[in-house]
Amino acid sequence: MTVTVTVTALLTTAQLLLLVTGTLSDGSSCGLRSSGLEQGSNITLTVINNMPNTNQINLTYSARTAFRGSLLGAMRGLQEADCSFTFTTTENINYGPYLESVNGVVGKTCDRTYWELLSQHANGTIISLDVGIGCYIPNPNERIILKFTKW
Ligand code: B12
Repeated sequence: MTVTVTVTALLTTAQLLLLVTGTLSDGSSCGLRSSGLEQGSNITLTVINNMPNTNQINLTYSARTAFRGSLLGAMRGLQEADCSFTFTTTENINYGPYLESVNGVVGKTCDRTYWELLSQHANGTIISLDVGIGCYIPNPNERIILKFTKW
């Protein structure tokens, strides 16, 4: 009776040790890598005002995203760090934050203007983002273009 209980207790302890060791050594099971936490990355933000008679020069900023962080997060970080970059958003019930203004220039439905979100690939190709700033997750070193234009 005493022997059975002791063996059971020993097995349970051994199983527990295996379980704990296995869990701790296999960081991938909880999303961690053995090298530690993943780092964020830099992106480039270029602000272009495409409207005639605005005389506005293109401005380029460097921003930082959290690991797999959103474009919105990178823009908020930039706005906090650099007072020459400002933006505002409005909240859409279905699609989240809509980029309303950049550096004081406001998109207006009445004159059909808006801030278009673009991405320029390394080969120069420019594509239009298919989601808004709250959903888009930039790739490391990606160039994002915020372009004031008409629809
Ligand atoms: C018309 C339209 C626009 C017009 C809106 C003009 C206006 N004021 O009427 C313009 C050209 C401005 C526009 C812009 C963009 N759009 Co748009 N747009 C549409 C479209 C074709 C119809 C929307 C509509 O009129 N619905 C009917 C009305 C009655 O409903 P509503 O809720 O009031 O509509 C408003 C919202 O849809 C809002 N809106 C439009 N696009 C977007 C995008 C985002 C991210 C947000 C938050 C709000 C928003 O504007 C509408 C008018 O106020 C939809 C596709 C569809 N078939 O629904 C795409 C759609 C909503 N747009 C989309 C996208 C991606 C964009 C852009 C990000 C594109 C870009 N690369 O720049 C930009 C927004 C950039 C920014 N500044 O944040 C996506 C959103 C997907 C997502 N999950 O985020 C959709 C679904 C198209 C797609 N790719 O599948 N868009």
